[in-house]
Amino acid sequence: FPGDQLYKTAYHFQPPKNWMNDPNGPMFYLGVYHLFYQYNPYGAEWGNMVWAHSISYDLVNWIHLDHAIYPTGPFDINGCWSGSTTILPGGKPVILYTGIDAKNHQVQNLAEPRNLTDPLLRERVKSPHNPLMTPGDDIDPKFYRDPATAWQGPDNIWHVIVGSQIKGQGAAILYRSKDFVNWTRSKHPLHSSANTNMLGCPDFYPLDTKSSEGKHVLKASFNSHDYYILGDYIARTDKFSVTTDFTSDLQYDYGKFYASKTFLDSSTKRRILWVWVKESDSESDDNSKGWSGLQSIPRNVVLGKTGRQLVQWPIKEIENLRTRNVSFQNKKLKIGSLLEVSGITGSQADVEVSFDLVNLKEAELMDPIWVDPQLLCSQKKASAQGKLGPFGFDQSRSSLREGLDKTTYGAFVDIDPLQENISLRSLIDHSIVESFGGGGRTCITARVYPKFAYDKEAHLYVFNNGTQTVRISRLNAWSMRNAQIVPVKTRREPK
Ligand code: DQQ
Repeated sequence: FPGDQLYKTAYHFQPPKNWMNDPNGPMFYLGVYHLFYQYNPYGAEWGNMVWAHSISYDLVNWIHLDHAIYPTGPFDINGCWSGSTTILPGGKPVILYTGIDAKNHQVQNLAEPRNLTDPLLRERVKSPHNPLMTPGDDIDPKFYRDPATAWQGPDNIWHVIVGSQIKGQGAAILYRSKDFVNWTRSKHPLHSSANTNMLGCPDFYPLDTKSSEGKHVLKASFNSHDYYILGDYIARTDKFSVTTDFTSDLQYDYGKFYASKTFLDSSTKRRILWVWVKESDSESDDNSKGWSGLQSIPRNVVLGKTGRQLVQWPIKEIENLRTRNVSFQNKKLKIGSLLEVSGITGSQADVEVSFDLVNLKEAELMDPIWVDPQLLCSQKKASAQGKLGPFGFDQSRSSLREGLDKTTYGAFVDIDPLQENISLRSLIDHSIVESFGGGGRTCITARVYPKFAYDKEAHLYVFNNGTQTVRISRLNAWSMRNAQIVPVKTRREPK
């Protein structure tokens, strides 16, 4: 195990130590980006949940502040779990979050900023009415959590969904309120799903950033992945109509990626996605590292051209960290060739590459029995010879260390090879590789813990294991500078 801190990242968001999981309540307020996250102040394992708090002016460099929400009353004494921010008319950002109460039941609480003129929102007050929502008789109090960002209907009524499971089916329970304090549960959930169990960390948002109607995304976290469905939301009837339920075909990311949350960046009108990327080493590795969990680089989310799927791309601000560059065009990669991209830092890089398929006629035809791309990739792996390809990143070959989750991920990319090249962008940062295929149509995030190829020993190659020549139409790679992530402590950690 090569030292303790070799797997720490240089430009991804990480607290200085300990366990981190879900991003909570991200927002933009008075020129400042806020990120809260699930955090254990006492160790590198999940437990003792509080909302830690960091701020940024550019979504790249961060300042850690004191914890924002921690247990204080019977309504959250056993933990402050995930939730979301809603910006009320007039600009007040309020937080709904799940508290674990004295009976270990999940309940929903409200917290508001104490001082609206403080752009850093350093202090909050919890509502004297907490808990505002409690599970009904038909809801198991262990499956009732993660309130989403609320929205206002045409009649000014507030709406919010809470993740749950009712009679074994996933449910996005819908609540309504006139004043954001008194909430009434609607008879029908906004969506129920026979395909899921507890529908965790729901997120529900319009794709038109100027309207709260029309095409919407409903995202839910279950089975260790984040799935979404696209549908139409009609505010007047409060109906979200979809043509399919959650399926494995529509996932934000087909790798390590869970409990994501979006927010609308009101300064640029972008929908920005944050996500927890967990470790794939063991709990004892986490204890010896003293930390566990990363946040992805924030991604901009839009509806793709076909209207059938979302497209994600790292926020452009991250490009400010690009430094030394290597680029070339039109380079043939003969069968079996291996080309080192030298001159940049392999362990801290941003790489964009696209390939021309010179001999498309020779490509293997899709066999209709290949319905599960992850299974296909696990069977074939990167060392298998395809006719063209394989393309991508193979986690199973990324480390010689034992005890890691080395699942080989795989997903289809919806491109027209007659019109487009095959393209891949990868953000590499010591122990994480975030990859964006087809301009962000298919994303796969992986964790890597190289035993020898770390830091300066990490090298970057393009290779062709296929049985046909391919041409690199363009490769552009940069070393990435470190982001500045600094702690500012103004108050002592809660006991
Ligand atoms: N993490 C939180 C829950 C949420 C889960 C607790 C998802 O609120 O459902 O840390 O990772």
